[in-house]
Amino acid sequence: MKTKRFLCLAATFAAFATFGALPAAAQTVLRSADIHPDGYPTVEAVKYMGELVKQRTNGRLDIQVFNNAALGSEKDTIEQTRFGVIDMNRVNTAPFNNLVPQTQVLGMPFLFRSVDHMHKVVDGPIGDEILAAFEPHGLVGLAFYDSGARSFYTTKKPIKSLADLKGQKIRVQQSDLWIAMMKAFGANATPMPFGEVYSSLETGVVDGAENNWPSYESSRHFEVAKNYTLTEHSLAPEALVISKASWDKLTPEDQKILRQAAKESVVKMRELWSAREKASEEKVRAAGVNVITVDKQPFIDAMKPVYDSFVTDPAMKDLVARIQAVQATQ
Ligand code: GTR
Repeated sequence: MKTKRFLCLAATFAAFATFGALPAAAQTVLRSADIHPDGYPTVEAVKYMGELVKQRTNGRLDIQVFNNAALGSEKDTIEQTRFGVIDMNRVNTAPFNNLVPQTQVLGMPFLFRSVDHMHKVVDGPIGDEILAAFEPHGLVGLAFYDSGARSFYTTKKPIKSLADLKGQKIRVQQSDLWIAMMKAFGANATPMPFGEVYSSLETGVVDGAENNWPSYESSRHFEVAKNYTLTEHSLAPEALVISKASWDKLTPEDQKILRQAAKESVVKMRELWSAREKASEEKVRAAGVNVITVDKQPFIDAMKPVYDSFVTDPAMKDLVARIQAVQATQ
């Protein structure tokens, strides 16, 4: 099994590697994965980063985005990025949770008081510390992108209170933290890749899922799950990483250019994100989605067991405390 997997990776690597095979002065194209369609803010932000990098290296370095899950599901592309088969990857922090435990803190339910609070955390030393935590796992963290607030949506029974989640089969991202969260909400957690969610909602494999406005809209999940409840239970951001193998092949100068361009793409991403959030919300409301507001307190209270089992070691306790202490204007 292991050999087969290795051979498969090696074959993919051979098919994809332009790196190292070309003379030093030739163009290096970094292949970057994303599951989202063209026009989605994460995709456009990485394309923008590519333009900056290309300009600043006189075309020596470029980024090509393979979006629409062309390179596979997030969990699979993470593995391939670790092996250097894929150079870069834009993935939500959730699928990294089991591999890089420090990323869990960013998804902790109701931890961020506002988007501004989340920005202050990821833009500051805590953000840098979590980006650095990718490195022992074959990845170099470049940036965190916005992902808005995640809320529940269901096909049949609308969620009007915490009790309505009881027994509903809810799709979650492939992360132990997220599975625990769903259980604590009273739901039956069904982990699966994003690309399988539409048909699972349609055929009743799951009763619902949860996501932000843009993903709920772009995936067209709103067509099959028409009840959207504003629980806003997590602000888990997106992560942009580069394979350590690809990174180590770059000159220190190009590494610097890449890091700087990643930082600048965050600014661009935030503009694109707030515009897209509004546009997506308008689109799904216009399509007749039943948008429900709830008293969040019972949902917040239900998360105590998640904190009790995931914030146990001193490092995680300290991280949570430091995040809570970060001041924000909103
Ligand atoms: C989106 C996120 C994706 C993926 C997806 C999911 O909001 O941008 O990276 O995590 O959610 O739920 O799988």
